Amino acid sequence: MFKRMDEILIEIPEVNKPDPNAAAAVQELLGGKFGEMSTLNNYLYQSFNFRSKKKLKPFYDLVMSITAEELGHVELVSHAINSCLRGSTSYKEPDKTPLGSIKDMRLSYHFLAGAQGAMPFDSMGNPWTGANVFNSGNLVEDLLHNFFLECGARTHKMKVYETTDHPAAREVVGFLLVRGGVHVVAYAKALEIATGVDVTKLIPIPSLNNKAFKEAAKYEEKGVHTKLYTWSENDFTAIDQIWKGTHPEDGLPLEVLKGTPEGFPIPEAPAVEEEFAPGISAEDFKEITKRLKMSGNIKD
Ligand code: MN3
Repeated sequence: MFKRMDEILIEIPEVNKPDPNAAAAVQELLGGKFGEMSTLNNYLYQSFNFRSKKKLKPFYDLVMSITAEELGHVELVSHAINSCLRGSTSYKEPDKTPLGSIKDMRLSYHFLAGAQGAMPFDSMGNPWTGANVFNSGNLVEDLLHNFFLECGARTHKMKVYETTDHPAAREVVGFLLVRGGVHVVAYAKALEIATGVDVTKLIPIPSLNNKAFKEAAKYEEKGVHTKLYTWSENDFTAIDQIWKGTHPEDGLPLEVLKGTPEGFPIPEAPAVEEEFAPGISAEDFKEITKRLKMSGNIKD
């Protein structure tokens, strides 16, 4: 089961820089074939269907714990998209075409299907599909797939980073490059333990180091690339049988931390009246408050 907190993994800079086309590019990292929804669901279903988990506990714990982190990545990249979309339009009366500017945007779903929020689609508006999940049930094959998936995800992040300099997108993509890099190393080490082959010699794929990306380098300076979390108070501690030794790129010691990292407040999303969202007027709000008070949920 899962526990949820009203927090996200990093602080997203609050900038007033609407860039709907940047939001469209970042969608690839959410609902694309190599996006966070794919990493999440691959590990989610591999964890549900894992066989001989008692015998293979370190591998099971690895897939279980990384699944939880991926859910946090889905959340984080969604907020990056929302941040790029924020302020794309402004309120005018319907006859004054308040959404007129979105006609030429790459993704109209953000505006026509939703109210300027992230959607489980790729950068071209194709919905994410369960066909992106690979789960053969063969441990080595699944780990090999996960290693490939994380390398592919890394390439996509590098390209999206090169596509936009929007501060919110850069911040999130830089952080996810580092955390995705951790998962690349984790699956490489798991494969080494399962097969005896030193897969870490292939790293990094592509060969460019994360430190070449300013917004990723600052997280590596803090050692974010050396830490793997259990994402649980008491479970999944056997990941320390895989996440040990040193980082293959810079030789820093690897560390397993129990629980979750420190979280940050989720940004507030203002009303977008021209999109009828949330569609609650000042009058409505007063009425709602009155009803809540009457039912005893709010006290003066
Ligand atoms: Mn991820």
